[in-house]
Amino acid sequence: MKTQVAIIGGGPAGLLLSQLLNKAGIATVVLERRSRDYVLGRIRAGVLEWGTAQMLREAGAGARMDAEGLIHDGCYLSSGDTLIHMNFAESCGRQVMVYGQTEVTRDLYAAQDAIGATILHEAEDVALHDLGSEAPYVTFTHGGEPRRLDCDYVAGCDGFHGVSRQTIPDTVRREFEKVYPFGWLGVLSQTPPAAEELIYANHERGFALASMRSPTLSRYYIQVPLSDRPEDWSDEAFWEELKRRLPADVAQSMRTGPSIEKSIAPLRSFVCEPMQWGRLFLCGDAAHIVPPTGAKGLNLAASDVHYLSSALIAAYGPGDRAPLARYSQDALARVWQAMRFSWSMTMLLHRFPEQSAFDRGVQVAQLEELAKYPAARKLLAQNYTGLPF
Ligand code: FAS
Ligand code: PHB
Repeated sequence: MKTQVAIIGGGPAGLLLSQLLNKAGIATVVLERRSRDYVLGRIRAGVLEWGTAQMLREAGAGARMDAEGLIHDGCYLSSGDTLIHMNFAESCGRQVMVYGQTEVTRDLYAAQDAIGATILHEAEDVALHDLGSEAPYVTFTHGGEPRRLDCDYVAGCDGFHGVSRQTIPDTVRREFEKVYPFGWLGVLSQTPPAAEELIYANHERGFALASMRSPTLSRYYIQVPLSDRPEDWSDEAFWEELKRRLPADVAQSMRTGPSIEKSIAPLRSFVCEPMQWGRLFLCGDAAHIVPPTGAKGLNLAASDVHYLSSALIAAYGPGDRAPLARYSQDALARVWQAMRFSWSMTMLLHRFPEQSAFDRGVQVAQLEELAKYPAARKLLAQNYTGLPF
């Protein structure tokens, strides 16, 4: 097999990159380890920056998002029973789109099918070769048969546990990491959302988040110890703890119901530098991980795809290879901004096991600063809705 760009991974990063490149006349092949149903079974992100929503529209995968997604002008932070409204539209003139990653992935698969893009599912044993040459290639197993894919470039969109990042030599790769001493227990329920916008709750018992997927489908999270397992939490225990952490009037009026999904995700901040090596370019979780407190994971994947797709189009079109040469530098500048924001939201809103009275005092002071000063709310709004590319 031969193509122009081999894309490892058929999650949001790989599919969006494939869609944008094919629409620009650049041939791709996506190699995805799992089945399509498995990929579509994942429940993950829920908030799209406006720039991400725009990219999906440009990719021809935004129609259902515009029909079914929820446009939000803001969100709430809460401290005990106090609600602090972050009005994005007022602070920085921007909004966000609430639309689940599962649906984004479904729409991208449909758009890829519509243009006849090549996606090989259940591609196993993917290995990257000759990345330092002008003729790299990928080997893999498909349907039990050994296969080879010759290409010009390789996009590593295979997530945190993929093979691409590890292909960059240890002597070249620099990794930056911070692991948080807790996880998020997430529940999906067929119930109306607790409020009209998201509520990020700081409480002495721990963090909670009231989110949503639609007017009838809600997504909730509570901070739990890393030692907890989903089966340790009955639905009743989950609802009781969530209500303790949300403002009393919200807790009293919210509807509960059976969980249709329950899972625990660990929290970490992670960056790999550089994000390119020879003809390999990393995108999304393959290169970085953020704690979901800033709703940046999926949006950073789209950010990388913005830079890489533009650079590849410049290289194949007018023959301008400069953007490709500085891809890692350009993408990382925005990655670190989102990394800082996600870290700061995590430090502000969670109860740390070793938290001192001083640490707690700083959290309370920062929440008061957000309640009092429009400039503080503007900075949060600019980061949350997405900094310029
Ligand atoms: P993905 O991990 O989505 O996709 C990578 C793909 O590569 C996968 O389909 C995988 O099967 C495939 N792959 C891996 N190894 C391979 C190999 N060797 N060969 C071929 N294919 C291979 N972000 C938020 O903003 N909010 C959230 O609430 C949130 N919750 C999350 C919960 C969990 C449990 C996880 C893991 C992540 C969460 N995220 C959240 C972050 C998440 O949304 C990611 O940022 C997003 O999926 C990134 O997309 P990709 O970079 O495409 O990586
Ligand atoms: C979600 O709805 O899953 C969600 C929303 C915002 C976040 C994290 C997760 O910051």
